[in-house]
Amino acid sequence: MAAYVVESGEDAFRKIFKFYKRRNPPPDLSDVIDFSRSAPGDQVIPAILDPGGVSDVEAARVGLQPVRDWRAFGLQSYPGFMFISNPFLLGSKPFWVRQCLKTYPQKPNVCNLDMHMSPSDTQDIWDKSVHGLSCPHSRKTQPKTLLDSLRWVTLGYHYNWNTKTYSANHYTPFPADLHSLSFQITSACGFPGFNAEAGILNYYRSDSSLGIHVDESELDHSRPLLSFSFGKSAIFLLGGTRRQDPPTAMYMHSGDVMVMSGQSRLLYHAVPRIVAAPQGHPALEMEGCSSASTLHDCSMVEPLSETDWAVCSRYTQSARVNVTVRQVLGPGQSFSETPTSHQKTDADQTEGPHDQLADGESGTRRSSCDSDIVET
Ligand SMILES: O=C(O)CCC(=O)C(=O)O
Repeated sequence: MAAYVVESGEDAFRKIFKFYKRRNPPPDLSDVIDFSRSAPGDQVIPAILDPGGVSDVEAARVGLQPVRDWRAFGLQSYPGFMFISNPFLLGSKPFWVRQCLKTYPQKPNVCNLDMHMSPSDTQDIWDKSVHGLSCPHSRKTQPKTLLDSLRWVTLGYHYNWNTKTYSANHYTPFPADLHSLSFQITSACGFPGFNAEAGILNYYRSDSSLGIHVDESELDHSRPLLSFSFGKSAIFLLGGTRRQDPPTAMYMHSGDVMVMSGQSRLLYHAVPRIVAAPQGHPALEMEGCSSASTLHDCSMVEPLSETDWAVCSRYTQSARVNVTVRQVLGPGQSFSETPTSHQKTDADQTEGPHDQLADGESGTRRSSCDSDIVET
């Protein structure tokens, strides 16, 4: 049993966030739901998928198992929330990790390093980092690579961290492969026609956390929000519509996919802690670069070169990458219709993000252009 008592009316989310973020003594994690091990029960319920919405060939093309084999769950009291426990085919995760580390940080996409470095310096983050990351010896004594300093990348409609808005004039094409992956998953979850228009990649180190927030800057909230995780595991907190609502804690392991839709689309959530992948979870290195793969010839998921695979495997042993994919506009909608949009964060509370940061206990959503993720 986790040791915290929440009084009615207090900011229960913050209290539980601090509990899971605490370093000393480390928190009791026995109440954290682990969908990779759980069977439907009181809290965890089976999720209804539409296996007819995605053929096996379409699923395999983006590196997914047939939908009938997915282990998909919902949570009692969270209508619209779905958790799919690693639906990826063996051998396809390394491809998606490589896209997150090598391809998506490339121009014209935007990353945190662009805020204080010139475009030529942030042009080839992967190429400039690969030597340092693939060197098996003494990583601690080597200077940090650009990839080590990467904290976020935005895709499609580039999220503006300061105004907390998207805009028509800051858009670059959304990656076609991630669009397809998102389309197939949302189709299987009962949302045909999902149009991935914006993405945020968060790069977490072992001591990073992501503050309490609601993603509400998208103009159409009837479309789901998708989240993919790779690398180390995380504790994810899903709360209610108010900060007084105590959140539910769950693990997100490598390959897990989360869908927030309907009444769960606009709930407070946060990541207080990154944790080691549990025993028995195949690490990326076990998936190999091509030999262990079950990839089909028609797949857009290509095998990795030895070097790419070595770098991805090494990176994900000590870090986590999360990708959230959003449809910003509803059918026929345009930006001019809604003048202001806004993301609810810790900064919206009476207690500002800097007060919380000062005690080193709570993270804050990105309020500056540098990083959303807080490292302790
Ligand atoms: O890293 C995660 O699992 C959550 C990411 C998130 O909440 C966001 O980018 O809005």
